[in-house]
Amino acid sequence: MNVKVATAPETTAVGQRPNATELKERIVRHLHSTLGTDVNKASPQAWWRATCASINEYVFDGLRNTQRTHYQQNTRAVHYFSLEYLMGRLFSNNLHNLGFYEEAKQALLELGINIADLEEQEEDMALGNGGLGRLAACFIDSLATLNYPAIGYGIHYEHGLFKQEFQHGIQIERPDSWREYGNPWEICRPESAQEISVYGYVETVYDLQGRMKKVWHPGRIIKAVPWDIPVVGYNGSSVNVLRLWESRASDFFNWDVFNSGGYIDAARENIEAETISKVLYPNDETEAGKELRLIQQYFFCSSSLKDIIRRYKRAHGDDWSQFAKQVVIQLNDTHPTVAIPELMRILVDRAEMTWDDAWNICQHVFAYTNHTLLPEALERWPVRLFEKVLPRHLEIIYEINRRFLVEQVDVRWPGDVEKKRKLSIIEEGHEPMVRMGHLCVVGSFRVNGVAEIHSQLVKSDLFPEMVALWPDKFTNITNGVTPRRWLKACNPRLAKLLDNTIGTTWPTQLTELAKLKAYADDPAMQDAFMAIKQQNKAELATEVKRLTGVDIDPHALFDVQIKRLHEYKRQHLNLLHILALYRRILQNPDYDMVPRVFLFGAKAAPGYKLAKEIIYAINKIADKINHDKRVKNRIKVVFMPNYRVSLAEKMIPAADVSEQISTAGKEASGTGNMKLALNGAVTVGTLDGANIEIAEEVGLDNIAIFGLTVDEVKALYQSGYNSRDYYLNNPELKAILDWLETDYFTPGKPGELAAIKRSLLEGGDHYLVMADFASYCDAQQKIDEWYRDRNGWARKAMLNTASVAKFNSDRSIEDYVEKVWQLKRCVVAVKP
Ligand code: GPU
Repeated sequence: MNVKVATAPETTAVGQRPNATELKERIVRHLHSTLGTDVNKASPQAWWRATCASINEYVFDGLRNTQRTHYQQNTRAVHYFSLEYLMGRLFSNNLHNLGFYEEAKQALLELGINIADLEEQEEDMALGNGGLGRLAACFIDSLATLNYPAIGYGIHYEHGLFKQEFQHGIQIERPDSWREYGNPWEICRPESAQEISVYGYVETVYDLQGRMKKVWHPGRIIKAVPWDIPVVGYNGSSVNVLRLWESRASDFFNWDVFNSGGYIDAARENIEAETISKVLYPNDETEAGKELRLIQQYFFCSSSLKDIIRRYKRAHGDDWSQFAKQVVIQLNDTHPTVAIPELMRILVDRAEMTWDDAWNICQHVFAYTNHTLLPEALERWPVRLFEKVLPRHLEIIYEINRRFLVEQVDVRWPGDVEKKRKLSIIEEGHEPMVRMGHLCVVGSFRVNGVAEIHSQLVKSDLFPEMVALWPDKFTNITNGVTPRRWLKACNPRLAKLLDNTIGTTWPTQLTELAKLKAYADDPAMQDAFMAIKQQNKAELATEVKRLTGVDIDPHALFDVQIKRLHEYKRQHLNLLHILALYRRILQNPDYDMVPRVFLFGAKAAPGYKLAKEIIYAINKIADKINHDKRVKNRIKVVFMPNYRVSLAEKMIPAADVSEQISTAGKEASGTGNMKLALNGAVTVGTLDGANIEIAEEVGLDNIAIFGLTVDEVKALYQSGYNSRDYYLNNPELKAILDWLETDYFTPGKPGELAAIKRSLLEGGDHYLVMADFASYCDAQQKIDEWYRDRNGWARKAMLNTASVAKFNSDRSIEDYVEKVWQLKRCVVAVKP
């Protein structure tokens, strides 16, 4: 066997790697001096905090070394602007990336503590909704690992994504107070606070030379205080920062009204100022249109730009000529678009630059990633709201638009009013709107989609005229996930098997995974691989019992669908198939199928009624099936409550089947699909998003593809889709939908589950559930047959792990560096 052994370097950016004895001493010292307790009476929380404090000693060394090196070398850096970062827990992630997880485990063991129990002490840092926020978290891990100078900017939400409970099957939302008792990973930096203006009016004034100037008189000033979270690269690389802004009442401004007897008004204004960073909007892929959300967006963009400019000026003073050479800003979807007019305002109004010079800088600084084509997610802000909150920015947007229409659109399509109407950043109508996507494309030098098919559709369906104007602006960068969190840390058994089989370099050289292909037919390796899956499933079964009380058989097939709840992701298609199986069993007591556990994890946006109905239906149907003796455990259905990053880390290593069943053309990429395949799950999926590229990598023997293609979906919509045809022509489908109207699953309450049927028949079935149902059942039948052949299945599972190295976020980051950011790696010099 050709085994490459690469051990972690002894010294790293964070200094010397400690041994267990050293760590033990530090943990006990922190128990005493940081936590004020001792080994005999410390609570699990205190142990956890003492261990975090010990870890931080290394993290902060790395942070200092990295920041000094970047400063001395005056590096160009990427500034990632995102409203969301779904970080999850940092304890084991930091230990793995620092390279002494095993030593810490040993140290704790010697202190009588199980490291896995300590990990459970940490609240997830859930400052995001789903894929978009988790992608940002994977990207900052890869940036640090690859030694690229980078900083993530976002909001320090006091409450992250809500916690989900079920009461009688209904989703209940509870506040997430992730830092109620403090968060050991963050550092407050009051010395870098900023002041942010909103509201007010714009005055036109003339200087002594008669030049017109615009002066914005803000109505409110808010303080922005940064919290830094160190982001540790894997194995002694850089320690970058995630800088999150918290809103506070401004020190001087509001309390002036005190004298005029406005004490209560001042207090109210302070509360309003502090509201800005209070809570994450829980809507995934729906534009909220709320004033507070616009203020959140502006608040963090303005703070971050001022932070960037302050740092730039430290090196360059008032010389702006190097700005675009030093700074690139990546906009994570359109949520931070207001950064574009904000930079224009700073350059034109504050730095007194000409419009052309300022625009030239902007157009070399911003790049935009599009993450969706769903119309309801394309952000548009009422002009009226913009005028109220950001009056000067609205003027600037009008001017950007005027020049765009005159200098670009009218030159390319002279006199074409329809083109102007379509391309205008301002959408005309009863309620005029600012189109943030248009503004992003106009203001950025590069626009990318997140999987091949998606990037094609961005060009053909969303911005075809923009492509005609600027063909080179558009590109694709397929998403990826960090193999450190999503394999090494979450699946230690498989990680160890890989270490022993293909060597230990795969966490940073994921293409090494391909070496596993040589073992796909080796019965011993197949056994080893499946034994690990079996152990992971047994562990998950224990967790399922603890969290839901449901007994599941670890030897059944584990079929997993974990993602936000959305009609386009079609959890209800999965449910209809479950009902089909259940009905077949009731009709034929000997119905032959591989025993299967269907596991769901999903949060619904609190205001998304049908999504909540789907959750309720799954819970009710689960309850019925799980207690039906006639089923004889051939089907179990489990809805795991409060799906989040730390739960994903337990479910993904235990999955046999990965459900990726969105309507073709609707899922931009998907990233859960990548994590599941990496951990040896076989995908049941449509030809959508990155599924297409996964199929290319693993081969059609190792993935169950079904359903309409993007082109077929378009053709079907065009020909006039009628979901009722499928209802009338497929007796099984008809029986299932009719079943939902009875009280079979909700005794005494007929019709409680009927909303799903209504949406599929009267509602028009916008996501083609009915059209794809038969094909989906066929794919599931194929899975059933594949799973019966144990060696055949082991081969498929192994080939999935072996074939998905492409979907590594390190590769995504290298693509961004090459196609967009043009960064140089900066190896950090260690100084004691
Ligand atoms: N995505 Br827009 C979100 O999770 N939230 C959003 O608001 C928007 C997009 C997702 C896409 O749905 C998913 O397909 C993609 O993999 C992910 O962003 C990261 O690009």
